[in-house]
Parts: sequence; C-alpha cells; structure tokens
Amino acid sequence: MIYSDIISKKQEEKKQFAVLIDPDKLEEKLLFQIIDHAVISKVDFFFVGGSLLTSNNLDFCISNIKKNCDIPVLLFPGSPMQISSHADAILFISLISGRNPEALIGQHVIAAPYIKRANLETISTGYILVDAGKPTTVSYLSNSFPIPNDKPEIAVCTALAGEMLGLKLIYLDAGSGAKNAVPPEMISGVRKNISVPLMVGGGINSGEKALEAYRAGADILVVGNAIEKNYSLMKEISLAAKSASQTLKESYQN
Ligand code: 1GP
Repeated sequence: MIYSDIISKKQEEKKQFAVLIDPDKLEEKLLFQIIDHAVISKVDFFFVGGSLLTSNNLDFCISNIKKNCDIPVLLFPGSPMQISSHADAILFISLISGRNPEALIGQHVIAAPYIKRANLETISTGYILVDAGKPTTVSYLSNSFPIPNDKPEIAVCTALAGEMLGLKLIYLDAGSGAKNAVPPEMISGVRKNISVPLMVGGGINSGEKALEAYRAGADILVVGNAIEKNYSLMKEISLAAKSASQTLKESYQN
C-alpha cells in the first residue's frame, strides 16, 4: 500500500520526492523522456492531474507510465473527472484552507462511488493553499482565498484541524508555477505541530529551494513546472532529498 510505504519512509527519515505530470502538456515522446530521467533519479512517485485538464490524456498518460516503470502513480485530481483505475492510489483532496464547500466536501461526494468502483487506494489529504505572489490556476478555479505567506500561524492551525479531522496527509501548496514557494518558516511551523506526513509544492525550481524545504520539515516535495523545463532537475532534487535525510539521521545519532 502506498500510504504505509510513505509512513515507513518517514519513520526512517527518508525524504521523498514526487514528480507532478500534467497530462495536457506531455506528448508521448516527452513522457518517455521524463520516465527515463525519473527512473535514473530514483523518484518516489508520479502525481498525475491538475486543476484544469483540457485534453483526454489521463488514462493514456498513466497507463504508459505503468507500462514503462515501477514508480507508483498517484492521482492528484483537480476534479471528479480525473479518476483512473490505472493509478495506484488517489489523493482525496479537501481544500481545507478555503471556505468553498464544493472543494471541502461537495466534489468528494460526487467522486466517491467512482473511486470505489476503480478500487483505488484513497489517501485523504488536507490541501492548504498558500499565497504564491500572484494568482494561480488553483486559486482561481477553487474559488478560494490562499493563506497569506507571512501568516504561518494560520497554516499551523489549519493543518492541526486537518489532522484532528483524521486527514492522513497535509499538503502545503503555493500552486503550480508559483512565483514564491511556501516559506520555510511556514513549513517548519506546520511540521512541529502535526505528526502525519507533510507534502510541500509549488514554485520549487532548484536543488537549493528543495533542500531548504526538506530541511524546514517537508517529508515529500512535489515538483512539476520546473521539471517540464529541465529534466536534469530531478537528479538535483533527489540529491537534495538524500542530503536532507542524511543530515536528519546524523542529528539523531549525535
Ligand atoms: C502544484 O505543487 C505542485 O500543485 C507543483 O507546482 O508546478 O510549481 O512545481 P510546480
């Protein structure tokens, strides 16, 4: 099971790395190139989905990943239309930073029977949208107000409430293509207050930013846009994950 694997890696202090694939943006040839780089870089997961998909490539994209590598595929759905039985699991995302009932529970009611029929492992995820310095597709489409990025205490209380409600993962996201990534102070504040795994994404475009986010307390980083532009970034982020894991282990030994 994917979630128990995430928990085991977290317990071993092993930082994890997910590559986000937007099926709209990838031609077949590019998808194979990303898969090759991901295998070499030992990426932990592929997330597939997005706030707005305009093509019908989801199944095609996931089945090609599954045919060509063993990296688990998790759906990262922006709507109940993004369900595929070819995936290994689905992030069942509730937008807990917003006050839009559709994104909190409405769309879930619509999606639930389809997810059950697809027999997908379901990982309930508290999604916290953080101000990215400019509007993002997710802030616009979710009709929700992101948490100001200089208010870590709001993110902490939101994450705490999500954990208390039984959500299995907390995801701090600045949104795809964010100008500003989630600040390290916010990541560390949330990390100190929850015990479920913490995912962070949005605007991570260098090994340094990845290392900063891991060191602040992210267990899993999600990177999309920057990898589409530069596949070799996968290797850099994997190295950042390794380095942050090593530092953590050493700090426990001393
Ligand atoms: C979006 O956090 C993910 O939800 C990835 O963001 O595309 O900016 O890496 P980027």
